[in-house]
Amino acid sequence: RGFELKSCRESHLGDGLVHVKNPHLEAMDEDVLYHLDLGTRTHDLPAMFGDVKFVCVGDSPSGMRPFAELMQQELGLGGGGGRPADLCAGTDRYATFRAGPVLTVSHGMGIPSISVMLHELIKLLHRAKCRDVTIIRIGTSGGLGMEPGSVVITDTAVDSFFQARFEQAVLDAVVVRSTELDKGLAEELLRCSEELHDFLTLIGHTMCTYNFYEDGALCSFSSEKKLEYLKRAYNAGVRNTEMESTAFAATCGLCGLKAKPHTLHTSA
Ligand code: R2B
Repeated sequence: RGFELKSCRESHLGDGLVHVKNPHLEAMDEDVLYHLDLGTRTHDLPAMFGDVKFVCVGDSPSGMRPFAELMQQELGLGGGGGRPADLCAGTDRYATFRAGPVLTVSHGMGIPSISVMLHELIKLLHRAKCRDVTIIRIGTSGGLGMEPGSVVITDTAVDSFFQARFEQAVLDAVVVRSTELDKGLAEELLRCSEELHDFLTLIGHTMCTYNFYEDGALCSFSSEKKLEYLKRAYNAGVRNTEMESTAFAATCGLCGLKAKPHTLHTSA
């Protein structure tokens, strides 16, 4: 298994703020970010999070704490000693750590889990009046046609049909959302990787699946059929597979985070 980075950078309606697309939010007396154990009445969100510039999300809490520690070291913030505290310790749904301007949040496995976290995280960034935020998912993935341990920087998240789209049931309708990511940021991350020589880093499409297994307790295809499908995926530009990328790209893109410029809801 390799590693992947996929990223959205906030695009600006001129002010750099995170813009949620929910007309009912401002009328709420209190916004409880239930799964993060935070809320607008119980916490001073601008004071706690207003200076966040980077959000790095990844699947497991135990994987994200060492990442936050690494950020502390890299940013020279280790002086106080000790491990970064989980800011959402009142819940065991997700774990959240701070290292200076870098906020780290775990999201669990799969689209439903990351979707719950992203709704609350994006509302948090909005309520905290954060500006010019870049959000990056860092996580494990299955590589296609490359060395284990390679890093894929996702340019486009695709579904099982190699299409840049995310289908979401909203009430009783299926809404299709774009999953383009910030190409400029992908190039920038690739340039950063030129300083690192221990592993291969490349830009490619990431295919998002609804399950880790299609060959676990159930399997309805032959090895030949699987290989033929994976070759088609490779030829369509897919370089790795994981379980969250389409929801990540679509949700961040719709909430004022730079995605596909001509998407209806995007403010690029
Ligand atoms: C990669 O690894 C996890 C499954 O083992 C899942 O979160 C993903 O996308």
